[in-house]
Amino acid sequence: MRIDIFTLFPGWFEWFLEQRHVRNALTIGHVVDPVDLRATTPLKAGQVDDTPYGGGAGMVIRVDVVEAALAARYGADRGERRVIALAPGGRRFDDALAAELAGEPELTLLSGRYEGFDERVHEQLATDVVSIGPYVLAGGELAAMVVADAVLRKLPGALGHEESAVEESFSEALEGAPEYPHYTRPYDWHGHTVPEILLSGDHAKVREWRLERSRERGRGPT
Ligand code: 6GU
Repeated sequence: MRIDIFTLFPGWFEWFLEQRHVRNALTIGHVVDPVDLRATTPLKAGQVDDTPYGGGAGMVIRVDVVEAALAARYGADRGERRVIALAPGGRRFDDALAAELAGEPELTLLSGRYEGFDERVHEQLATDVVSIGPYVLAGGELAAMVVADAVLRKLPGALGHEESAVEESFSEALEGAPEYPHYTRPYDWHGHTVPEILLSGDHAKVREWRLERSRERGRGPT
């Protein structure tokens, strides 16, 4: 998997790229590449944004700037490539979308700043517009990291334990429900003990108990 992340702040991703699970993914051949939107701007003095038509506060990232950045990297024809603009008004990111994106050979993430992208970036340059939740962030960088993180950990070999990603919160194995509760030592912590069934050694019963707890927690937020 190759993930290119177009941003005005490539430095934000340095910390992300240093984290162990991301480094592991890079070690086995995946690529996460922050691309500076400003580096390829066709405008003078590194300009990337402009005042909004119709007036109002804030600045809007220009569609020709994003077009030039994509063309510099991919040429004029992006083919089947999935280009995902991160914006608060987009489709809500969830586990199913993470799994779907993990099946793509390459991904492009567009992180906006200021008041976001010119609408024509969403309509003409992106294949998807994705939001990570009903709140407004200062920019799409954190959202891009959330998407990259959730997608990378779906890839085979990216986690220490292969099963961890199969039976986890919101996954199909758990019928889309949140994960069951986990316990480890100490058995008795200030009188709060661990459910006896988990110590029983009866794997079928443990499975059943976990599935029940997972169902009890209900379906995740949609
Ligand atoms: Cl993708 N971008 C911004 N700026 N805010 C958000 C978001 C994205 N998703 C939720 N809030």
